[in-house]
Amino acid sequence: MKIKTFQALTMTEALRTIKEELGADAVILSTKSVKQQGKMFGLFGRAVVEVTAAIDFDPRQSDQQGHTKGERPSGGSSRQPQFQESFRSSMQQASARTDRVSVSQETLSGPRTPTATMSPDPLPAETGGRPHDHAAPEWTQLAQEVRGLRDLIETTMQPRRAPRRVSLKRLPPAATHFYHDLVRAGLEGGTAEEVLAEAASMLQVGDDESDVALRRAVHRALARSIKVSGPLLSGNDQKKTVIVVGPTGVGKTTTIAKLAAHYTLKEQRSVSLITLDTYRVAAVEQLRMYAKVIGVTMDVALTKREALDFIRRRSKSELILIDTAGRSPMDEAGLRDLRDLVSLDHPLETHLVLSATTRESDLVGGVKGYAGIPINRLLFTKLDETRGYGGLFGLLRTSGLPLSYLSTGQNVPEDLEVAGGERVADLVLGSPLKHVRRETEGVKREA
Ligand SMILES: Nc1nc2c(ncn2[C@@H]2O[C@H](COP(=O)(O)OP(=O)(O)OP(=O)(O)O)[C@@H](O)[C@H]2O)c(=O)[nH]1
Ligand SMILES: [Mg+2]
Repeated sequence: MKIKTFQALTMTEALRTIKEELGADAVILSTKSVKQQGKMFGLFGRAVVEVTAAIDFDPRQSDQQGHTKGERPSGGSSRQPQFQESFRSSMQQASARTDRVSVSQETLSGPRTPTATMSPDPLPAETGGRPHDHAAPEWTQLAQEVRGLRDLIETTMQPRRAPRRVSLKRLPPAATHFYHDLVRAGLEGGTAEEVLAEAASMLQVGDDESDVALRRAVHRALARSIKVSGPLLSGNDQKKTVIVVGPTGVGKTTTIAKLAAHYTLKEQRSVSLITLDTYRVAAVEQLRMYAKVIGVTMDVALTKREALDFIRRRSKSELILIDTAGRSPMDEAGLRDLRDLVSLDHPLETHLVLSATTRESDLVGGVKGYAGIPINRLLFTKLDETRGYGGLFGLLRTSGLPLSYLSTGQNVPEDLEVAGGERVADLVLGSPLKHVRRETEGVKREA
């Protein structure tokens, strides 16, 4: 065995030197960035990469491989077989640990605290000493090195014990197919790994590792990793003013109609509608038609001041729902207008409505685009138009915003449900949408 620390300006350069000196089988034990001593009292030292590498060489081949060129005594074929066996088993143990935590050049490139130092020439010259003679100097030295290597690997592993991303190798083998299921559902690889690691952490030693038990754990991890807000109104005396914003055509007005119908017809709450969407005549008429059918008031506000006047005028209503014109998250001017319009001097709960059919990167862009508007909830529509819910899940997880409702079709008011973590987990794991329990079920469709 040989352990050596190399310094180079770049990782590529360091790896090239390691390969030249120790051969392609060398294992990287640690990497870190250090300041090289400058010539002037250590000043102006350059940042260099310091890599500690080890090689488990076979002395019978070392001369041909030249791995330890100039650093081993010649004629080094004297290692006792027992040494090698002992050494190999130590290495195997070490590499088994290494496997479990998925150590590689890549994964070791994060910050760590290596303790490696270059060992002195590890192989004694041929002595003829007996392998099990613990007094033999070569045995003592090698045994120390093996112990040292073990300690080194353990120390090196420590930062991996609290990784950001956990290797699938830590999961029960039966769980790895869930990784593929999650990725197929549209989760990014890293998110899928994190969810599976969370699922694995919920399993106790000795737990049943059947597919059913693992699926339950994955389901729980998925459900737990998103926030949900519950229905708009919970307590009987609760009052709220809710404004919906979002990109064009995602279903804002339809969702408002569903909510208005549900709270009016099923929950017998007093509801008022206000629209700030005077962008298209048809938009006003659309909401007016719903208001008429449901039997609620509907006001059209052209300005912020008018909106505030209407909110005050309808202050007896338990629920005031405000519709807005759709704005593309990339339409900066439109978003500025919207931001100004919705900055009302009145407590508002703002729901950003997004379509589940949108890919994750655009969803993230959508949330970023709306960043100037204080968003309190996410509401997803068009779940019936897709089978991939990974984007939706990924956004909920990364944004940390609570999910309010899921819209599952065009029918007013039936196709709307209060969002639940379990439901989202079902969807991600591929349960068919038809099993959706609709909050508004039982409300007679009037439109
Ligand atoms: N399949 C499906 N269609 C929906 C859903 N929600 C709304 N829609 C349909 O999407 C279309 C647009 O709905 P709107 O409610 O007008 O959308 P909007 O966001 O108000 O649109 P703008 O005001 O123009 O920005 C309509 O045809 C709706 O019926 C849903 O959950 N699933
Ligand atoms: Mg609309």
